[in-house]
Amino acid sequence: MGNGPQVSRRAALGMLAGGVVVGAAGARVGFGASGEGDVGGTQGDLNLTTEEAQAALKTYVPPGKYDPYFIFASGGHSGQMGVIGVPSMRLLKIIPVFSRDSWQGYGFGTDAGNVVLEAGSADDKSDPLYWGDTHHPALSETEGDYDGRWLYINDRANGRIAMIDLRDFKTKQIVDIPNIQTSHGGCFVTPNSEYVHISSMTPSPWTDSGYASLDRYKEDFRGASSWLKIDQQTGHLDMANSFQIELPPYTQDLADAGKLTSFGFGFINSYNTEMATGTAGKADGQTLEAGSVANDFDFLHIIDWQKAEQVVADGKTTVRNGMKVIGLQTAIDEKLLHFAPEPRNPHGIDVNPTGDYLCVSGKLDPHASVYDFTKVKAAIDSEDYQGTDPFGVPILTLESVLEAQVELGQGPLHTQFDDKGYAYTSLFVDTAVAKWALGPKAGHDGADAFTRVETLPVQNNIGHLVTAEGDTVNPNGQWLVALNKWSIDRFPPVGTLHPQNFQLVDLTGSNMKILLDSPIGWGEPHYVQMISADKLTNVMQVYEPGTDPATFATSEFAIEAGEERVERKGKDLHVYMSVLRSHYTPDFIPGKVGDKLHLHLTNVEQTPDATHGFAIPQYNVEASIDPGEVVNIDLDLNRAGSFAMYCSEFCSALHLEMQGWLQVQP
Ligand code: K7E
Ligand code: CUA
Repeated sequence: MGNGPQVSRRAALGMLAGGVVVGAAGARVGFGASGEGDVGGTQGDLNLTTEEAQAALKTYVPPGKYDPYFIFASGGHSGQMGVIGVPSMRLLKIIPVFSRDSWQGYGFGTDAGNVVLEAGSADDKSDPLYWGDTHHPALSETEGDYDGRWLYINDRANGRIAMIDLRDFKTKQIVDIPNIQTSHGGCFVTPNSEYVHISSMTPSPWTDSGYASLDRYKEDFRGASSWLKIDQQTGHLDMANSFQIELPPYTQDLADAGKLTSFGFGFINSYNTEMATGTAGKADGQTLEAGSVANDFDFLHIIDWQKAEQVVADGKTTVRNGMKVIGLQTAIDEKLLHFAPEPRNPHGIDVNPTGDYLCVSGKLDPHASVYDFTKVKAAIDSEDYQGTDPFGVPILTLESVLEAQVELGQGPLHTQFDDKGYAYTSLFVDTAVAKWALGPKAGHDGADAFTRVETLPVQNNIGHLVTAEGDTVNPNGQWLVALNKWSIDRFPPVGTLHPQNFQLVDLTGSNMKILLDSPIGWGEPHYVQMISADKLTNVMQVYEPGTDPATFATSEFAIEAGEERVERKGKDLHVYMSVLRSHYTPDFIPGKVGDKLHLHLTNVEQTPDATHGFAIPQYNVEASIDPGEVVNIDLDLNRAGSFAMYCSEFCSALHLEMQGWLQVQP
């Protein structure tokens, strides 16, 4: 139990009587005489301390009421995303992104998933990729604030990016980014959703074959910073108007967008500027781990994307694998790429809400290094360089741009911000959150500027953390969630693979306070973003009749009730089927071996939640057809048999009767 005093039911009554708790929306909730007995009784039965009872009330969202915040959580190598309510921490939804999901019929024979997944695999791959490693979600923004329209997330494993529309919470587009093989934390959206950025993590060979000897790492391997243009109508990635900047073969890691003061710039951390390649098969070779920590400093990449846009407009690009590329020498000549030294092997780079401070987490160094963007800009303008890297990229003079080093603790990784000029940095090794004050440009001058004010232990081994709207120009302050990698003894044992632990932290009191442990048992979240629920104003409950979710337009295959039909054109068998509680019309598909079945399913219902499924045994086909939706299934009928297709979603009292026959004659 907790560390506070255990209180009897009677004592609890006295302590809680007349007490007030700040509710989720900031309203004050009092305990009237009528409620006292119940609250006290429950508290006593559960053997809660008063502190625990108060924590429970702060996270409680009564039946039928909604959470004021949504978290969009990456799911790591599950390839999915989770949608979680705050403060209840209830899981609202899993969004399949890079991985198949049978509940939503994603990747199981339907155009809804298959087309997206297949388009998201580069042409030269023999098989579509059916998994990814989601790491860094990025919500669309308007004037630096989340606007609730679109969501992007990268695939750490395969260097891809996905776009999710927040009207229906479905993945609309996956793009396999040319010229990069992997990506890590380089995913962010610029303040007006001009671009979503994705950078390479491990560099890859820029050779024709895609292979290069590791002896030629410096010559042949390259990284890339990709600026993907966002179509302002659809949120889709407009690759024709996107560009890349060639980077040296360092490992480009976390990244963030400049905002307000630093608008127009992007920042990427790097490590392995030593260009270590591991043992490379040599008996006396050293591991990449050993080779990549030799230098005292790595390089913070500072990219002027507005200048880069101009360079692209001026045609100073080459095309590589269909992508416009600004060559490294051009980037140097045009002064759109600069480096600043940063203590070795850093992790996160996070820009504070005013855009003045660039906070770099040490990982191996117990400090956050804070760069002042105004000084960075002045150093760029005056060419205040301390040298160049081996590729000729100018390195800004450290003393000219570094504003402060704040001692935080062991293993600083990622930083988030509140509305009062404080920063919160995760400490992986110390397994804690450090709260620290930013400087004068964030309202802290005098003695408290750039000092740590509090450390909160978390359980255990925190990776990322998130504050409410903490990536925007207007953070909300109220909540913080610690995204812990290990849960060890926090939950009952459920086998050898343990859930991660999201811990909800209340930031409204004089001290940070953990309110709730929340097991994450469906993937390993890396980064998440937290958006105010009232920003999600465009969420649909049903589609307009006959909608193709890919475009939100009326599908050319949509039908109304009464228009159902079967059309045979040689071996092509087109079936236009309506779906309605509790039958398919037609409920019989007259196929023959060798036919190509084109099944067009329209859910003709308009009742919210009246979703139907469509499953064909033995054929690996499963669809979810939401009200108003059109789902297309293309299937080679290559095996004879009588297949009992059925509705896989319990939709009505006669759901089990919602069946039919796919007949495939020998
Ligand atoms: Cu630190 Cu992929 Cu953002 Cu994981 S990364 S924790
Ligand atoms: Cu339709 Cu079950």
